[in-house]
Amino acid sequence: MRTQVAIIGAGPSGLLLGQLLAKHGIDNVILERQTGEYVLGRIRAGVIEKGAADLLDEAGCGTRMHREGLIHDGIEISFGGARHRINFKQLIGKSVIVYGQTEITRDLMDGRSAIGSQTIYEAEDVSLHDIGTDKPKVRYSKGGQVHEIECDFIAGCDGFHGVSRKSIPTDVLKNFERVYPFGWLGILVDKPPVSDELIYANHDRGFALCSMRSPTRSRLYIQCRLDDKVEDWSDEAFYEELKRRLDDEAIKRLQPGPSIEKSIAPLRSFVAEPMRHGRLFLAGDAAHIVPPTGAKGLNLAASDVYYLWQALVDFYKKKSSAGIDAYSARALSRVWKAERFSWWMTSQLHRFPESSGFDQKIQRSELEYLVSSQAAMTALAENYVGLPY
Ligand code: RFL
Ligand code: PHB
Repeated sequence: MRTQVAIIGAGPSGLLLGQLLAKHGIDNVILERQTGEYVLGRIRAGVIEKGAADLLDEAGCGTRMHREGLIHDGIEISFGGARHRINFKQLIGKSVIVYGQTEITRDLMDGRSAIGSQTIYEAEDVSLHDIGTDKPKVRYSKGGQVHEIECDFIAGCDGFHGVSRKSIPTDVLKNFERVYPFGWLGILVDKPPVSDELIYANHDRGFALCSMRSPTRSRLYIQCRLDDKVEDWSDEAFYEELKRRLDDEAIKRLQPGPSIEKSIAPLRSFVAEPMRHGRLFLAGDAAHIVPPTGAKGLNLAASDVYYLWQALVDFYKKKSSAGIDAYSARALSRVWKAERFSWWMTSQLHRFPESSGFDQKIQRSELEYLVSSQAAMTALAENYVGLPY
């Protein structure tokens, strides 16, 4: 088989890139290790920046997001028993959309089916070849048979554990990493949200987040130990711990219910440089990971896809390699700013096991400064709604 761009991974990065390329007449095939149902079963991101929403529109897949997504003009930061609103709309005139990654993925999958582009699910043993030449190839097996795709470019959109990043020689790639000494235990529950906006809570016992997916579905998180097991957290124990970390008003409005999903995610900051090697381009979690505190992972995947899509359109339509040559530097410049913001949000809101009394006093004073300073709140708002592409 031959295609112009072989895309590895049918997560949001791969599907969005595929859709944008196809809309501009660039042929592409997506190879995904899992089934479509499996991909849709992963509960992940919930907050969409305007830039990512605009790209979804550009891909022709934004209709349901505009109908069902919730527009949030701010967030609330809770500490010392009180909540403080950061009003994005007032500070910088912008908002975010709360709409689940699962729904975005579904909309992109539907869009792809509608235009008839090919996705090969359950592709096993995907391997990348000749990426240093202008005739790269991808091999995979399916149903016991080995297949090969010849292409012009490969887009590695296969997440943190994928094969693409690993195909770049180790002497070329430089990894930057910070692993945090805690995780997030999250549940999904069919009960109305605790508040109209997201509550990010800093508490002596650890961080908590009250988020949502719709007016009737909540997504709730608490900071947990790295060695905690999901099975050891009953729903009752989860709600008890969450309540300890929230303010009185939030506790009153919290409606516990049976969890419909429960999982633990470790927290990590990671960047691999460069994001291009020969004809292989990395995008999204394949190249970088942020801790979820700033809600940036999916949004960074979208900005990578934006730069890559533009670069490939320039290559095919204007015969210019300038975009593909600049891709890694352009993407990384935005990636590092989001890494910084996510690290900062994580540092301000979590309880670090090794933190001293001094560290805790500094953390509290930083939060007090934040909610009392127009300049500090504006800086948070600007980063949270998303820096320009
Ligand atoms: P994905 O979503 O991991 O998709 C990669 C796909 O590649 C497939 N794959 C392979 N296919 C073929 N061959 C192989 N060898 C393969 N290896 C892997 C996988 O099966 C998968 O389908 O990466 P992508 O597309 O780059 O998307 C990134 C986002 O999923 C991620 O950044 C966000 O979910 C992060 N994130 C959040 N981001 C936000 O912007 N806002 C949020 O509010 C937010 N909350 C979160 C999050 C991530 C979380 N977890 C669990 C990590 C909350 C959590 C709890
Ligand atoms: C979510 O709703 O899953 C969510 C929201 C905000 C975050 C992280 C996760 O910062």
